[in-house]
Amino acid sequence: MSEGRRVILIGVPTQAGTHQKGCLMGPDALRTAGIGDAIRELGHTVEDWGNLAPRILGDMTHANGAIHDLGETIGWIEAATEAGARAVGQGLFPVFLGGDHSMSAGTVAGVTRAARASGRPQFVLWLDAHSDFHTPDTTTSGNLHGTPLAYVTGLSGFAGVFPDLEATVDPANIAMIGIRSVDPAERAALRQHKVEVHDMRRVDQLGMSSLLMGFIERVRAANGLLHVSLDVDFLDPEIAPAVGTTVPGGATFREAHLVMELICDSGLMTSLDVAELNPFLDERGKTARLMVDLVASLFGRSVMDRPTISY
Ligand code: 4U7
Ligand code: MN
Ligand code: MN
Ligand code: MN
Repeated sequence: MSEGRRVILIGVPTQAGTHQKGCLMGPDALRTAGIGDAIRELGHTVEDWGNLAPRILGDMTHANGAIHDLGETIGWIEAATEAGARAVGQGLFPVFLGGDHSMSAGTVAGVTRAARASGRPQFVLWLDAHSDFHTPDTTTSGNLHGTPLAYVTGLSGFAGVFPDLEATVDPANIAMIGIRSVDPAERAALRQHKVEVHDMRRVDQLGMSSLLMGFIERVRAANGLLHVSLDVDFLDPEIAPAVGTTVPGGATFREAHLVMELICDSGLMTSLDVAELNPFLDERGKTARLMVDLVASLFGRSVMDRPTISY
C-alpha cells in the first residue's frame, strides 16, 4: 500500500440480512476500537462520512417465504451502492464498516459501477467462512447476507428482486479464501461459474501465501482494481468470537495478518469491507480490536514498525 491514500470511512449499520441482532453496532464498535486513527497513523488521510441511512421501502415479499426484511435490505443496498460509486468516482478509497454482509451487495455494486469509468476490470477477494453465493430462490435460511457475491455477478435469480446492476463482476475475477461452509446450491453455482474457491483444506495444504499470490498476480496482469471483502468469520472463532455465524477451523492470527500484509504489499487494493462484526457477542472488544489491527496491516503497518509491545 503506497502512502497517502485518501480513505473514507462509510458506516453501513444493517442487520436486515441476518436473523441475529447486533450487527447494527458494528460500525461504531470499529470506530471505538480506533479504526480511523490506526489508518491515519500509517500516513493516510481519513475522513468519516458517518453512517448511511436506507430509503424506507416498507415490507416486500418473495416467492421464497423464508426471506425476511427484503425491503430494508434493498434500501441498504441502494444506499451503499450510491456511496461506493461516489467515493471511488472521486478517487477516494472507501472502507465500508458493517453491518452484516448483505451490505456488500451494495458496496461491490457501487465500486464496480465506478470502475467502469477507469476502464479497468473489477476484481473481488472474498475472505469468509462462507461463499455467500445464494440467490433469493436458493437460500433456505432466508438470510440475505448469504447472497451478496452471487448478486454482483448478475445471476438471474436477482432480477426484479434486488436493484438492477449497471455493471457486474466477472465470476472469473473473484477469489474466495477461508471457505469451510458451502450449501449444495452454492456449490453448484460456484462450479458452473468457475469461481476460484480456496477452502481451508487448500490453505492447510498449500499455504495462504501461495494461494493469495496466485490471485494477486492475476489482478496485476489485468491491471485490475481490487475490492477486498473481509467477513469476521474468515477468522477462527477462538480469536474472533463476535460474529453470529461461527464455523470452527478458520484463519489463525498470523494467517490473517499475512493475507493483509501481502495485499498491502501488492498495492492493488482499492476498496474494503469489514463485515459481520456483532459487538453484542464480543469479549471486551477483543474482536473489534483484532479487526482494526488487521485493517492496519492492510494499510501498511508492519511488524518492524509496530510500537513496542510489552507484556
Ligand atoms: B455470511 C448460510 F446456511 N449459507 O445461507 C445461509 F450456512 O455473510 C450461511 O458469510 C450464510 O456470514 C452466512 O444462511 C453469510 C448457512
Ligand atoms: Mn459473509
Ligand atoms: Mn461468513
Ligand atoms: Mn456471518
